[in-house]
Amino acid sequence: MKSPLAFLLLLLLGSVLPTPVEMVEESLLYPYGPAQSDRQNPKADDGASPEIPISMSFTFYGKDHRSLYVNNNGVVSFGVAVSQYTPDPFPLADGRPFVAPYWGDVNNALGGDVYYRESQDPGLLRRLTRDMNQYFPAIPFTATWAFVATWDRVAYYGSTSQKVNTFQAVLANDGQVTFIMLNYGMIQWTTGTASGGNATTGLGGTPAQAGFNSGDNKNFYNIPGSRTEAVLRIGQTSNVGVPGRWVFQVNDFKVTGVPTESSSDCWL
Ligand SMILES: *[C@@H]1O[C@H](CO)[C@@H](O)[C@H](O)[C@H]1NC(C)=O
Ligand SMILES: [Ca+2]
Repeated sequence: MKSPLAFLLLLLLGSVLPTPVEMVEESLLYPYGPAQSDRQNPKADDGASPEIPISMSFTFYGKDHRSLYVNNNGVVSFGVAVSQYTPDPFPLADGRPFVAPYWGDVNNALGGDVYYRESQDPGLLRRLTRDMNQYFPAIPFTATWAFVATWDRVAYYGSTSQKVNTFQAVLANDGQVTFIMLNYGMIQWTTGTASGGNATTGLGGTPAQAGFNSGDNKNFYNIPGSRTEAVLRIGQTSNVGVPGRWVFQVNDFKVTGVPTESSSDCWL
């Protein structure tokens, strides 16, 4: 040991390593990555997947969609790819339908991966069915189709730090009822430098936005804390009693269990 200070530092580092928390976070996210044969987005700032055809039409507030895009900046979109990196609050003036687990200036060329897959894997569908039946016992639902998009340890634009975010959007369908589930792992930054953020902290400026925008100007939701520094703690919030998880029925507007932005009952 070169110095007692170094030893103390090691002790401190050891005590803040997020091992047990990380295990909890990993089980919150549905399985993803190469082990699931996920496809992977190009490593490009503001990049996106190609248009992805889906085998089952996804109803999003009365509109049926047959394809979607997974965008590096934290958005699943219908109809059009998204390169916009500074988020606007929902509803969007131009009516683009978005599912936005964490809309902000990801740069996966600096770190991290963006994965996606369509799935009808029986194990995955069973887990989705069980979760939805638990959260929404009054809504009959047996998943027959799912789409899983995951942003795994992604860095922010202009980063000079090691900070990364992990989050996921799961789309679920049984041919009639559709849900979106947003899952949050480790969230360490809110803002890229082109959105006014600080290069070393990844904070400040215009922070990330989470929620969804149906495109009809009427049905949308901003998860409380969006576009404020509080979005950094989104992993501790929920509308279904599971910290780090938000779930919405989206085939039709349902307000059940969704707190308003001014209420505080989602902060656990
Ligand atoms: C960024 O944050 C660091 C740490 O808080 C601070 O020292 C630095 O002055 C900030 N940079 C700018 C440009 O505000
Ligand atoms: Ca970006």
